Amino acid sequence: MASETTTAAPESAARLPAGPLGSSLGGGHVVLTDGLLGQWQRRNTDRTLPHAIDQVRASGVLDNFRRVAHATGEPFKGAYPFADTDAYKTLEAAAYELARAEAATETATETATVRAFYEETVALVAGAQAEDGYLSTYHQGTGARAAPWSDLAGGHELYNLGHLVQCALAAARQLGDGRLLAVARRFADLVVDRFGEHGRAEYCGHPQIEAALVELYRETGHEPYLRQAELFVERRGSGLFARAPFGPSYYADHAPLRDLDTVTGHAVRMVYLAAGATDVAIERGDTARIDHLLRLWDDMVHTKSYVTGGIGSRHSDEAFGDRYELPSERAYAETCAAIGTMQWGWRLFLATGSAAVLDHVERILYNGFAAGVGLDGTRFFYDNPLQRRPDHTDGRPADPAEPLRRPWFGCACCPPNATRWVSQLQDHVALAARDGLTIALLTAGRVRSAALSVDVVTDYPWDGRLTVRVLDADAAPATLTVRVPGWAAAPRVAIDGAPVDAAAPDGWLRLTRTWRPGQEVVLDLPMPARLVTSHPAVDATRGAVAAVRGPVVYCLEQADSPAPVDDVVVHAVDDAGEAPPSDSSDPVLRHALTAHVSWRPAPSDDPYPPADRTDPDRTDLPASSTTTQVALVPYHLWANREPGAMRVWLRHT
Ligand code: FUB
Ligand code: ZN
Repeated sequence: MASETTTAAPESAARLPAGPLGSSLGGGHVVLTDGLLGQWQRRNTDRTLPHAIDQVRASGVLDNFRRVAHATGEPFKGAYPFADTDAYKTLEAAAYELARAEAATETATETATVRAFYEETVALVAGAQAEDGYLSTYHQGTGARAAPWSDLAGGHELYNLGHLVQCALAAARQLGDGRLLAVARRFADLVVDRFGEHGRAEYCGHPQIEAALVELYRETGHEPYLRQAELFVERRGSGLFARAPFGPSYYADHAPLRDLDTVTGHAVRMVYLAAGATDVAIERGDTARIDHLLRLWDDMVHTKSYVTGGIGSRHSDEAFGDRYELPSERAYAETCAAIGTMQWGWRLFLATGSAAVLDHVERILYNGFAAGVGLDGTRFFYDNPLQRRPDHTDGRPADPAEPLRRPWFGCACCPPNATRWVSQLQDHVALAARDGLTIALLTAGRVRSAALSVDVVTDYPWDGRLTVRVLDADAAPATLTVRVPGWAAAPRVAIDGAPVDAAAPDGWLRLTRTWRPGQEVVLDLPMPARLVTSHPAVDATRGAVAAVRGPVVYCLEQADSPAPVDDVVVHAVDDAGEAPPSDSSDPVLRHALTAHVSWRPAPSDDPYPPADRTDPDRTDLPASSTTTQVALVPYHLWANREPGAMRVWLRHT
């Protein structure tokens, strides 16, 4: 068993990935303040992480490590070989949160709980590691459910290692604690021995290890980790899982990644693989691969993504559908898939400097991802549909009062993934460039880099004004680069009150000056509410409209509608901005939009009336003859009041 004293992380060779706009600004250089992302992070600290710790304990995940570490003779708890990753993801979030608490010298009781979990789990993980470095509690010890390496398609051992590596890197980088990194490296070394250049030409049924190994290489400078990641990416598609359950495309194994022209199969597997492949291509300087990955990304964004940024439209196999197969009420759009897409997008952005890629990451962040976590931070959606029908029951006994989000899941991949993602949002906000600073995500925070340090003050995404105050600057000219989202039609910029050219042809506003502390840049992004339609090939939403404001997608919940949401016809949304809240104490309504609607029930009970009977006068059902106003609420806040019907896509005039 490992000692409980913190072992200092070994000398780090860390090279953070860099691209045309700079390199990732990690480790304390960005602190989120009082904007929406900062609020999410506080909720994560106060609610989600303590809740995840309780659930990880209650679900037996720690018992599984204990069972192996102390040979307790108990059976493995849970159904899935990847249960260990619930602990690893939660540890990763804990490392970030403990570092934040240390920086803020907080002494909250939550911090003590997190610290206790962290210490206990680190010791259990280290204690459960086999002599040769292997570690996957489902496959270890008396009563193991399966033998090590007996089922690469479903065994998830390399997926487990990937998450172990990621939490180990968080512990080393955030806390200077190298204990987990020592464990992760021993397992990674075993994997390099077994699957390396001269080893078995095999790979894991669930990609994830690839990105983790590249990051381990970045931290340690040990080239075999990068080569192993590259081998795993390149071998995929060689038919290893041709006869595995669900078929090869489930494992992204139906063809080599480089030959794909569209994303298919299990959505999370595909985007995790693409994220790892992007990392490998960045390290190898392989621009052809990056170009191909960007084409795959664009195809996914244009043909296989919901307006919320969610991906995966089939419940069956948790898979992508065909192009434009995007049903609203059956959208799977797994929360993990949203996180995986953002991870891929962030890497593609680093590699290419594409502002459009970040626009889409932001769409996912504020919609498809955010809906996965309830307002109180302790309930979650696994799948994120864009419509709930009034009689929908989820196939479980209908308790009309039961909140729709669940406190945890038997297959618990999503909630701990959400807590770790929110804990590290600040690592996705800004880049340090040699000659300046790049603001990638528009959010309130303090950003420090060598060339330029600033405070960003904004209520984005609710408001389009962003004030950047210079705190500190080099004596030499430096460039402040700020992303201007593609939807912002006519941005305005002023420096110390004087208007300057706001041109951002490639989505980046670049301001080069010799900056002085106290200078202030104000960027105004007009943010009118607007109605959008969908590509005509998306049959499910033909003729319907959705309301969008800035990066936020809205929906109509039954609680706010005078008629069944399915009957509501939306004519317009007030483009002036948010509606005065009908109840400002209700956080769901605080950022509501006003829509002008009427309602019209179905013209007939006949499910298939004759086509020429286009406008039958049906007088026996109530219809509105005049328009009225209703509140549309941010989609990500739906299902936080009484359960009811909901629609993102609404009938139009
Ligand atoms: O296989 C591990 C995780 O379980 C996947 O990423 C999720 O989609 C769920 O199937
Ligand atoms: Zn998940």
